[in-house]
Amino acid sequence: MISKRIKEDFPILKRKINGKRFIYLDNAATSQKPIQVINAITTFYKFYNANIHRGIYKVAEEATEMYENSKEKVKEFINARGKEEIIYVRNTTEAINFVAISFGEKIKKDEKIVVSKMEHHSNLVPWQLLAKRKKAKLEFVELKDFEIDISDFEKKIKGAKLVAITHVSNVLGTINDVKTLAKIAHENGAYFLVDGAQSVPHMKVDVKKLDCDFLAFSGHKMLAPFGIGVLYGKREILEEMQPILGGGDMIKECNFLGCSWNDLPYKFEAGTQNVEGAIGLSAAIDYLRKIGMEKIQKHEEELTKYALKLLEEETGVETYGPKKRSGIVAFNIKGIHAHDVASFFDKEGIAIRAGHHCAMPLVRKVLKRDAVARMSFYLYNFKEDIDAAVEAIRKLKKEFGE
Ligand code: 7TS
Repeated sequence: MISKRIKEDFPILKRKINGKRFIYLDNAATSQKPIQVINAITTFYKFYNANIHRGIYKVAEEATEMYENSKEKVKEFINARGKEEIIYVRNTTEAINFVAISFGEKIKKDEKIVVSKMEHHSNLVPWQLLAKRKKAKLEFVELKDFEIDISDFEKKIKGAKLVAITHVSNVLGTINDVKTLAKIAHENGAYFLVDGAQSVPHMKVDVKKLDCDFLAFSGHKMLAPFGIGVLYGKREILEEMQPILGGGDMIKECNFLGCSWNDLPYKFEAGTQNVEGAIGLSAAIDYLRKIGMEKIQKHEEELTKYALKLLEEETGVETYGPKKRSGIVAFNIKGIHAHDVASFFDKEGIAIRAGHHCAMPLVRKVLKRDAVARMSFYLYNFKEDIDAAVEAIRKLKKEFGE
């Protein structure tokens, strides 16, 4: 297990909410930030602030080096072949939209795009837009016991051009075997995109091992600031894609009537970049690596097992998701709306989320629920947080007269 001492690194966890210790269990929405990340950002602004890739003075060179080092760290973190495969964007949503718009140019009328029935809207709406634009078809892989139904995937993959599937579901916590899915997709001539928003922050993700064509993830869910995210793409695929934003830094030569594109990844990074975000992300990766992704995953696995065991013992509580899963536990209490559950938790100083979790088709059509409450864990959560959550459930049930 991870030492409780790490809580000291997260200033927000020292807060009191309604007179109670603040317990943060909404990590699937965004993570808290350690002092090391906060300090890296303030140090940058205090001593290194300059625009990158253009100044020939010392501070600008240092800022450029910090930005480039950050890319190198991301490259190592996900085991990409080179920095040119790492494109900075704002978040997972932007990364997927970029693929849908730029790579989407390859998709022709009546061609097939395949997603699953457990996707976040970020990995659904961009494909709906693309299908509409190109008059292509969008198909959905069925779920079986909260997991991707592989035999249905094998059917739906026939004739598909592109598959986009989440690595970890933000509602069910299901860890999809994206390595096998990518292999099947490739055998059938389809490209494969992994939505890594809920996996990259919580486990070792190796793009070479997965052999995915694209991987999208957000910095803010992995201890880094808002506004920095990553699109990984295989070099040979990115080379063939066209930029969707034109402007400074993305050209090699520019004439009045046309331009040649800069090398990867700069071809896709038009305009002044989120340097602060890149530096924060770099510090976040340092922090995560120091603890170790395997250790983080194991820690969350144990917390999840513990939470599921306690919830199983609670009458009137139902949970949604497979037994083996990531640190996400969606639940409902019989007769109490999920929003009332979340409001009551707040009174107890516990932050959870309730609703459709931007996966409305999954929650409404598959789980057939109006809303679900959700606890999601990270490296700074411990069993005492889950004990407090279960205690809140008991109190709430009593209030509702159970
Ligand atoms: N994909 C998955 C699987 C997600 O869980 C989320 C965000 C996104 C994509 C989008 O990430 P963004 O950084 O671009 O917004 N999920 C959640 C959530 O579960 N609660 O709030 C945001």
